[in-house]
Amino acid sequence: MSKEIKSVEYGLEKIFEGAEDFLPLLGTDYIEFYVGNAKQAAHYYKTAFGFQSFAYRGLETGSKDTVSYVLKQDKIRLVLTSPLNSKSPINDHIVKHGDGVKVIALWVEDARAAYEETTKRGAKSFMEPTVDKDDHGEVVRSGIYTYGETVHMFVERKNYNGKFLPGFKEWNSDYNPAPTGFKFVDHMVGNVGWGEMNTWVKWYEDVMGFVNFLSFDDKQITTEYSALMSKVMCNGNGRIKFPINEPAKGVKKSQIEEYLDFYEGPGVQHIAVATDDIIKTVADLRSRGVEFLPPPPQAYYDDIPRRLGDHMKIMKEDIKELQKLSILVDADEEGYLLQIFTKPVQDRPTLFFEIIQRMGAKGFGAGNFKALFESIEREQAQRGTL
Ligand code: TYF
Ligand code: FE
Repeated sequence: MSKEIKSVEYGLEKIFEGAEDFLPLLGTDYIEFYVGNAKQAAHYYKTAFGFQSFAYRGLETGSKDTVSYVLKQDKIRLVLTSPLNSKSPINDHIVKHGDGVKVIALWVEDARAAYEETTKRGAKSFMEPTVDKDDHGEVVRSGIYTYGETVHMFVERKNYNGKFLPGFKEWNSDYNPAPTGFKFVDHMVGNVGWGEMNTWVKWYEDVMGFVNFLSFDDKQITTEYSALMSKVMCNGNGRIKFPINEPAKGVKKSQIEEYLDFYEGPGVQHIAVATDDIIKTVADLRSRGVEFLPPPPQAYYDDIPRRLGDHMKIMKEDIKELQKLSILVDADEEGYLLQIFTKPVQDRPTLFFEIIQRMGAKGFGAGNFKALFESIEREQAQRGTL
């Protein structure tokens, strides 16, 4: 009874036809994780994923309560933060959620205006506009809550030429594993509770001025597989894409429900990073010990020429090569894409990474959902959570 998943609605016109963008976003500024042991997490992201040492704040720089390691790979900056004593509220976050994404920081021209425009449209405040200064100038930041305890920070750095943020020192390490080809954040996905997807779709529309760019309903993601619904929200210039998932009732326990149980609420489910050579990136990641979801069956690879149709003519990659690394392929009207998903990167089955290479395609791999969700279900079965 497997149903072909293909129809997707493109809403791009809406993005460009629009009135003025009240929240111009220049890009993703950084992603901050709250973790139990930032020192070890930093080592993992350097060794396994090829991030580079970039900046540091901790006891040595006069930060008594928290420590943060900043890592960089091309345009992506990760901040790994841990509490240094029991007083820090970061402890409560870690006790409840485990390691996870706390902040999705967005780069803006004007952090005061971003705060004003979003809070007047109903955003709940996390941090009022705050100015931090050092010898390199000043950074203005403000923050609002999105789903769960997750936060969007607005970062204005036009009057700053330091490395990262005031309070951080440059971090030069003798241990510098090579990068793995990560370029930028393609999208970041949030999981929200039953019946809450449309609330958050409306929140991104009303509060952030985003548009609903693509939708996948539970008929496309059929009840045979982990049932879920997903809507992709996108900002005015198309640089920021935030799909929102909610669990749907299916025969089996939805992977989204499993996430919500273990994260104890809504939060960031996956971070998709773009590469322009996924074969090289994935081979490298595998050799460094990164674990990916189990491979789809032989029939998946046998079916690629039929699924890709005309796109086969432009496809540069060898299907055998893709199969060796368990990379998935999908196509839409505009081109094809290659993608693969890691296993969760902590013991709770919560956050994972996606590696994606877009060859013209603007979708999210809907044609791979069946194979992907079956791989996830095999993992869920081993965890006894299906
Ligand atoms: O971001 C996406 O929509 C794709 C597919 O639990 C996907 O990466 C959707 C839901 C999910 C895992 C991946
Ligand atoms: Fe994704």
